[in-house]
Amino acid sequence: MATVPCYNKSDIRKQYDQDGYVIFRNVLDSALVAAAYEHVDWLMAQNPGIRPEKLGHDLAVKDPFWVRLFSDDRLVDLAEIFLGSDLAMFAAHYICKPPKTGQPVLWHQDGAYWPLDPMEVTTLWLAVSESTPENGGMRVIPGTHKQTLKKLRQRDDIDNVLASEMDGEVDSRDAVDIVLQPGDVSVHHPNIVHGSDANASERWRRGLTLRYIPTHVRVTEPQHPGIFLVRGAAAPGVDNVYLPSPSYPQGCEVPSSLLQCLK
Ligand SMILES: O=C(O)CCC(=O)C(=O)O
Repeated sequence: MATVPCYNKSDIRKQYDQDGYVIFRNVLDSALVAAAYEHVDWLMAQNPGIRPEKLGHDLAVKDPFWVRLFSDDRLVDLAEIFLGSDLAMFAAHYICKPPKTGQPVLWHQDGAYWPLDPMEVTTLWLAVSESTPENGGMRVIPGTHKQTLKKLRQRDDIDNVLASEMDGEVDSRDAVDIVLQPGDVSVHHPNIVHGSDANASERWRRGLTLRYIPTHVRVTEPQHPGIFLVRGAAAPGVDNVYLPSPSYPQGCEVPSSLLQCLK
C-alpha cells in the first residue's frame, strides 16, 4: 500500500510564513518522475524551435500527460496547505537546462510577471532531475517574500531565461541553494526573491514549475492560455473560464510510458 505522508500543516505554514519557501522530499514516485523526464525529451523533439528552459503553459494546456501530472493529488495536497481546498492550475512550465549551455534565471519575484487579482498564488517546483548548485539549481533569499513587488527591468545583454530581472539591489551572499533529488518539491511565495545560475555542469537540470491559485483569484489577462480546476469548486462571481481535460490528437505519437500514466 502507498504511504500517505502526514504533514504537520501548521508547522509547514509557519516555516513558509517565516522564510517564504519550504522543501518536501520524495513527493512523487520514481516511475512518474522518470515519465516526466521522458516527457521533456518528447517535448523537445516535438518543439525543436523552443529552448528547453521555455517549455511553457501554452504547450501544457494541450497535453494530457502534463495535465495528469499537475493534477496529481500528491502535488495538489501540497498546494492546499498554502491556498485552501478550491484550487486551479494557473501556469505550468518546464525549465530544463542543458549541460554546459543551460541559461540562468536572473533575480526576480514571480508576482511581478503575473496577471492575478489578488496575488494569491504559490509555486511548486518539481525536481525532474537532481538540482544542485553545480547544475544551475534554484537559489532563494529567505525572508524577502515580506517585501513588496518591485518593478522589472529588461536584460537582453546576457542570455537568460526571463530576459529581465528585478529592479533593485540583491545581495546574493544571503542566498540559499535549494538542493533537490528527483521527485522532491520546493514551494515558494510569489514575492520571494529567487533565481538560478547557468548550468556549467555536464548534467541536465530539469524542473517543472507549477503555479496554483485559489479559485477566488481572477486571471486578468484575456490572452492567458487557460486554467484548469484541479480541486474543489469554482468561486461564484469570478469570471475565470476552466479548460476541459485535453486529448492527444489522432495519430500523435506519444511514448507509451506517458500513455501508461494516463490509465
Ligand atoms: O527553475 C529555475 O531555475 C527558476 C525557477 C523560477 O524562477 C520559478 O519557479 O519561479
